[in-house]
Order: sequence, then structure tokens, then C-alpha cells
Amino acid sequence: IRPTMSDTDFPMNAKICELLGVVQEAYALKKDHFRTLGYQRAIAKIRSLPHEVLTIDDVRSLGGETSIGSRIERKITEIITTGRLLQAETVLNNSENVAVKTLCDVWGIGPVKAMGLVAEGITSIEQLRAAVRKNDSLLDLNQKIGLKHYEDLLHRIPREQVAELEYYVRRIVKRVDSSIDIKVAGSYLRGKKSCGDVDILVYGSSQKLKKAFPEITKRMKKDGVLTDDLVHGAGKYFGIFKFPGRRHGRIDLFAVPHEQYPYALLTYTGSAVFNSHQGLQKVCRTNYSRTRVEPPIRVRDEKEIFLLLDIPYVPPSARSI
Ligand code: DCP
Ligand code: MG
Ligand code: MN
Repeated sequence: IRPTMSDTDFPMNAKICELLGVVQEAYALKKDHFRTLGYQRAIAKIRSLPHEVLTIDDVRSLGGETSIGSRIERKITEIITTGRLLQAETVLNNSENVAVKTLCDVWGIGPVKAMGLVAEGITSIEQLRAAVRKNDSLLDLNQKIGLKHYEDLLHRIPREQVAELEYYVRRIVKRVDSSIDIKVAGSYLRGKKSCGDVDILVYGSSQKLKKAFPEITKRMKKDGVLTDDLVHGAGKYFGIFKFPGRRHGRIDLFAVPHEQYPYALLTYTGSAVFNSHQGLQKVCRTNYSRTRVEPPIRVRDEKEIFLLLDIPYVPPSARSI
């Protein structure tokens, strides 16, 4: 388990988020959803604080419906007073956790698969590669592609390189059908300096897309830019791309008919809170152009969700359209 950097500007808040994050990931690996959620909420809350946490009261005074539990409060106190969190150190020193986390960095391998591999004594990428050479069916096709490009895919893609890819894909698209255009969504559209993958909406009339979309990926393959297919469904392509002299990267292409474009844009721009099945959350722009996400709006039943969205209620029996 590797600490992840947090977005907060306050050093102590960042430290708290980092150390609680280590514990949270350990619970996530153990499928302890209840504790994982508790830690996620605490981290989200601290990350969005407009002030530095210097005493536990800076956290306690927040109150609210999703106040931090006393167990997590004790952990925060430990971090504030000692600068360390024993439980996080235990997690980081547990070689089994570290092995599971390492294997999860292979695209296509999730915690369950990783735990299975570790149970078979496979604890490193090197060992996994050796094991696959002996037993070809140890991983599925996508996982094998993930393993092949493991090192390259660990790196995020600098946004300048995403812009290069955008330029290239648009040129291909225009040659196939000049009425079709593309929009790069995901973290790129959100202005991130680097992206985990490149998410591209290919939009136009649904009639034209039907023929053009497969032709577009076909040409990109012929150019050697698409090197491996992961998911190749109707109107959807997930794969690996590579430009000469650059690392391999992940690319997602989505065929989007004009009339669906605004919905697709909202969905694929993210981040996940803007798409959640876990709750409607108010997102406020604060001073210093920071974004603050409020806890999910509490609702008693589905009807209240429709009410919030100003849509007449539709009972489940009427939803099989
Ligand atoms: N998305 C979603 N639910 C998922 C996967 C994705 O709502 N299970 C949406 C929100 C994401 C967007 O699609 O922001 C793009 O997904 P990515 O996984 O590519 O995530 P990002 O582009 O936001 O980040 P990254 O830089 O890691 O690719
Ligand atoms: Mg992305
Ligand atoms: Mn993506």
C-alpha cells in the first residue's frame, strides 16, 4: 500500500489524509465496506476543510450528520500529537498487503484476483510474469495485456501528450467522416496536469457513427497507434495506445450520437461525485477557486430524489421502458 497524495493545501491535513488513507486501503482490501466508508468520509471531510487541523477540536466542531466517529478521532489525535499512526505503519510493514497492492497495479487485476495470486505465493510482478510463462491460463486476456505493459501503465500521461493524441485522433476522424468530431473528456477536460488514461467522445449522427467508429479504430490500429484491444463493444473501445518514442497508455473511445452528447459529456468528464449512485451532493465553489463537496443530501426514499431533481415520481413497476 502506497500513500496517495492529497489535494489539501494544509500540511497537517495532508498528513492525516495520507495516513488514514493507508488504513482505509487496508480495510478496502479486506472488503470491510463499513470501515472503508467511515475512513473515506473522514478523509473527504478533512480534505475539504478550509483550515488546518491543529487540535482534535478542529475536527470535532464540524459536527454535522456525517461527523467523524470516535475511533477515527483517536487516530487523528495520534497523528496530530506524534506525527505518526501506528496502524498505518503496521499496514505498510505487512508484506501480504503490499503484495496485494502491487498486483492490483496491473490493469485488470482487482483485489480478489490479487489475493488469490498472493495465496498461491505470487508476491511480485517478476513472480507473476514467471508464473504466467508456466501457466498461460493464470490470467485472462486483459490481465495479460495489463501485465505486458505494467511498467508503462504505472505512469500517468502528461497533458501535452494527451493533446498530441487528440490532434492525431481528430485528423483520423475527419478523414473518415468530416461531419464527426471528438471531445477529450475525463481528467484532461478537468484540467489535470496528467491523466491516468485518455477518454475520448467521438460524436456525430448515430447513422454515420455506426460505420465510422469501427473504421476509426481500424485506422488507428493500422498506424500502430492502438497496440492492444481490451474491450471492443458496440460504440465503445478500451485499449492501449502508443506514439513513437513515448510510453504505452490507456485510451477509452466512446461513440456518442449528437442527441446524447451533453449527457455523455457530463458522465465522462467526472469526477465520480458528479455521477454517483451513492448520493446527490452539493458542490460549491469556494474562495481561492477550490471545490467543496458537501455530504450527500439525506433522503428518506426514492421519491425525495425525484423531488430534488424536479421530476415527477416514476414507480419501479413503470421503469422497464
Ligand atoms: N466514470 C464513472 N464511473 C466509473 C468510471 C468512470 O462515473 N465507474 C466517469 C467519471 C470519470 C470519467 O468517467 O471521471 C472518466 O473515467 P476515468 O476512469 O478515465 O477517470 P478520470 O478520467 O476522471 O481520471 P484518470 O486521470 O484517472 O483517467
Ligand atoms: Mg480518464
Ligand atoms: Mn477512462
